[in-house]
Amino acid sequence: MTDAVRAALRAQRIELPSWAFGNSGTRFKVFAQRGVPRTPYEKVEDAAQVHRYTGVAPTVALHIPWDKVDDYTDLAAFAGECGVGLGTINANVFQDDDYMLGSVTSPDPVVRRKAVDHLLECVEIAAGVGVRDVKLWFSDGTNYPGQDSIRARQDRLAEALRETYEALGEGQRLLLEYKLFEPAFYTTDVPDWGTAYAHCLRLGPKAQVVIDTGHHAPGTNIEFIVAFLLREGKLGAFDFNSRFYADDDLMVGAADPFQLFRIMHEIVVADALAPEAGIAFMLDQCHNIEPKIPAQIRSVMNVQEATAKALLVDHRALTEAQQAGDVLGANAVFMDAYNTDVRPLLAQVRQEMGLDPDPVAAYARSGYADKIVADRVGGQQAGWGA
Ligand code: LRH
Ligand code: MN
Ligand code: MN
Repeated sequence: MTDAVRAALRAQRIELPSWAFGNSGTRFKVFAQRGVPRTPYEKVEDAAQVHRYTGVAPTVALHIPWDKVDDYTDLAAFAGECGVGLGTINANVFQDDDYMLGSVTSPDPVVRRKAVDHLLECVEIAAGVGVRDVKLWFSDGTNYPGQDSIRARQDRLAEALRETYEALGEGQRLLLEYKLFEPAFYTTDVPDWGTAYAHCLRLGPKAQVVIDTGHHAPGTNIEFIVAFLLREGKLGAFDFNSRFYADDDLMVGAADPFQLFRIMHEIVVADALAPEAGIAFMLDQCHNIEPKIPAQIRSVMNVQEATAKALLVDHRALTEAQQAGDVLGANAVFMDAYNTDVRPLLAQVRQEMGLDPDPVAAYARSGYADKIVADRVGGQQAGWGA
């Protein structure tokens, strides 16, 4: 059994967000860190470090226009030289003055056109570098009752999604992400998985839902959503992170490692862990007060630990207990796996992959952190909006 578990762990893939390597903060303060990337190329270099020490994070998601470059083929080639590849293209229709009343759901047709054109540009960028997924998240919504028609906004959303969907090439996917609230506080146009699911269902098989683990009300049973969407063939991807209050974008597995285990258990029972199953496991995080590269390494390790525990669940014993109505027995089987210390197993997996068993220590010893501080002098550091 552990042979299969170790093979599954070696084959696991986790995508990194380019924006995790830039400066970030809250609306109160951004604490700039020394050595932070100034260009998408430098973000890719940093992401490659995470892959170098973990071996399971070979792609970097881009956010457009934060990562706008003249030539994406050149960036992809550079990524290849660094040992990684480009991943999901994330659209950004939330940081332009024109979007004050919404982007694709704005009451102004000129603004809607501008927003859809950006989504089409993202599809084109992805196609140009052979990337499968384009991820859409809309900050659209309203702040006050009566501000706009809830129904009309759904119509505008459906129209924009349809046009984007039609532009997808062979093998491409549209990933629709929902979020409960923020920055809109009264209505959000895609607030929950049900809304995202309904739109994706109408669009067709290339449209799938993204679950950002930070985008729910407190107490939401996320693993139920995972199980449901998997069953319907409509789960496309995760944006992993932890939230203590509301979309804090902190390190995945930091707030509630048990929840992450429960989510990964649903993935394992649906046989959806392997990359061929088509679920993109991405991080969507920012590191405001901690060093960014080690924080990404730690996050990848947290996902690996939750996955290893999920792979260790004794499914035969669990099913037997479930079918016998043995409530305590079933729960005990589940908790046995969760309570297993999988760190030695993962250390072994890394050694089998020719890696250092302790990625955080190996990165610390490498001297890369000092090197980027010395090298990256001058220029404008990347950050949200840069
Ligand atoms: C929105 C979100 C979405 C964005 C990212 C930067 O809260 O989760 O995925 O693209 O943050
Ligand atoms: Mn997200
Ligand atoms: Mn978010």
